[in-house]
Amino acid sequence: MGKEQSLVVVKPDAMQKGLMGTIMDKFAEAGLEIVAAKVIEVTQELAQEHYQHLKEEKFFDELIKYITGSYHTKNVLALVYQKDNACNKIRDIIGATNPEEAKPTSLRGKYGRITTKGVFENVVHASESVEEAEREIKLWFRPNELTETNFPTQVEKTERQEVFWK
Ligand code: IDP
Ligand code: MG
Repeated sequence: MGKEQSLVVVKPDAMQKGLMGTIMDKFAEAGLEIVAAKVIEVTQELAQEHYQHLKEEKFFDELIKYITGSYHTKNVLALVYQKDNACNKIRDIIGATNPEEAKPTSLRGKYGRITTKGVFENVVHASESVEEAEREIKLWFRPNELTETNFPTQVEKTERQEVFWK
C-alpha cells in the first residue's frame, strides 16, 4: 500500500499575491512529496463539482466566482502531495477554513482574508479526508498526470481527438 495522497490547490488570490513558492516551501519542510502539478483555469463545471457539497450555502455563488478567478488571476496551481497521514498534516499546515480563526502562523492565518462580500479568501485548498482526497484527485487529474497512485486504473479505447505537438 502506497502513501496517503491529498489534493492541494493554490487558489487565485494566492496566485495573484505570488504565494506559490511560500506555500510549497511549507509542504516541502514537512517532508511532503509532490506526485502531480499543473497550472490550469478552473472551469465552471470543475468548480461546481468540486464544491458540490456546498451548493445550498448562501456564499456558494461567490465561492464559485472566487475559485474560477473572477476576482484575481484565472490560473490556479493544482498539486497532489503524498506522505503518511498527508491529509491531516497538510490541513494542519494550512489552518482553519475561516482565516480569522486560523492559527496566525498557518498559511490561512497569515495570508487569508474575509472579503466585503463575505467569502473566505483563504489562499489554499486541501482535501479534508482520505475519502475526499480520492474524489478530488480523480476529479482534477487524469491517472497519467500522477507519477504514482494507489487508486486502480483501467485502459479504455476511445475515439477522442487529442492534441499533439507538430
Ligand atoms: P475547507 O476549504 O477548509 O475544506 P469548506 O467548508 O470545504 O472548507 O469550504 C470550501 C471553501 O468555501 C473554503 O475554503 C472557503 O473559501 C469557502 N467558505 C467555507 N465556509 C465559508 C463561510 O462560512 N463563508 C464564506 N466562505 C466560506
Ligand atoms: Mg473542504
